[in-house]
Amino acid sequence: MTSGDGSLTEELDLFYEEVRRHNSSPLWLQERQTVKTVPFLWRYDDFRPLLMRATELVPVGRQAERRVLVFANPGLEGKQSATSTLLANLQIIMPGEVAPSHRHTASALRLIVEGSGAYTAVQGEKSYMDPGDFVTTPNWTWHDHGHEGQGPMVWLDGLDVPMVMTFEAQFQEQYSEDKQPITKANDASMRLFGAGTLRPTWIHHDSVHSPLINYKFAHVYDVLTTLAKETDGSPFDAITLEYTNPLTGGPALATIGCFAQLLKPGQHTKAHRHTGGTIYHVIEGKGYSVIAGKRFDWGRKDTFVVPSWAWHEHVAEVESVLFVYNDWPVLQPLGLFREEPYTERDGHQEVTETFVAGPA
Ligand code: GTQ
Ligand code: FE2
Repeated sequence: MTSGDGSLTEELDLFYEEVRRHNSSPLWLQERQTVKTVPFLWRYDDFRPLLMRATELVPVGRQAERRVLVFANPGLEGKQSATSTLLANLQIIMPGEVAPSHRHTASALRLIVEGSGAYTAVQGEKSYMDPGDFVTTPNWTWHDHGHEGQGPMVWLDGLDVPMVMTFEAQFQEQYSEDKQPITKANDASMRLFGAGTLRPTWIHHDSVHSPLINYKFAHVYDVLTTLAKETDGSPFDAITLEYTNPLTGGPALATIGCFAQLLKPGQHTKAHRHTGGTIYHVIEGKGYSVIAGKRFDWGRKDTFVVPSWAWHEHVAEVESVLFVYNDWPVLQPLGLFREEPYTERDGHQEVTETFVAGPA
């Protein structure tokens, strides 16, 4: 090597400069990616007053089609999303309001947090929503929301927007009127497909998504608690049920894996990690999760993120039901799913830090 006279470094610098001018960069100089989802938690007690203030400041209509606060993961600078592939947003709608009809290539789910009397309309079908209900809005379906009851109505929106943006496949359209025409009986899909094991043979559903709009929480909770009498489920995930497409047994939404998880009082799962950034929403209960060695205390209606490949385990202080969603349906067929149990310390991480929730 010609070290010492500096001519090699000079030549290298010139070379790098020339590569840059060619809109290229040498791979061997690239640093490890620093933008990465971090474990995080948003408390509902912090967000409810913000949502209520938003109802006074921002009317819902064609100006602001949805009154939504987006959970922005602090690890994902400028990305304004909960994980690198998924959004978790809180939406509030007040009595008499209509969130006008539109459709987009992003798929959405709703998990009802508070209130009743609001409906969502999806492709000509209306469904009234109650706390804990899981509602699907598959991509490119017309959807609008209206509130015909009393009091505020809040739900968590999960969307695959960052994923769709990565593919630059974002399209959005407004319907010509605020409300789309209702062409089906309310909850028609529930009667047609809700039985799950019995398929109506005269209906042809050519979509990669579930034909079911609303998976009622009362039913989900009944199945969870019935199973809880017989089993603790998985040592890592306790009793977890996947919301499926009744026609295929696959995920309810083609891009988002959605689950309901029951933790019994005192249940402490073993830690594991897997790819797929995951969002947890506490439907009911109280407890904490240890995520990458950090303790996150949670209660009803809180939302938290377990990043891809982060060790995590859950502890329920009382019976707890978690709604869980992630990007597994996209990861898995691409061979990108991997999973590992935590084998030390009897499967439990050492807690080295406690997360402090609330505003910065
Ligand atoms: O309710 O249609 O949180 O289109 C973000 C985008 C909700 C919705 C969101 C949306 C919606
Ligand atoms: Fe939408």
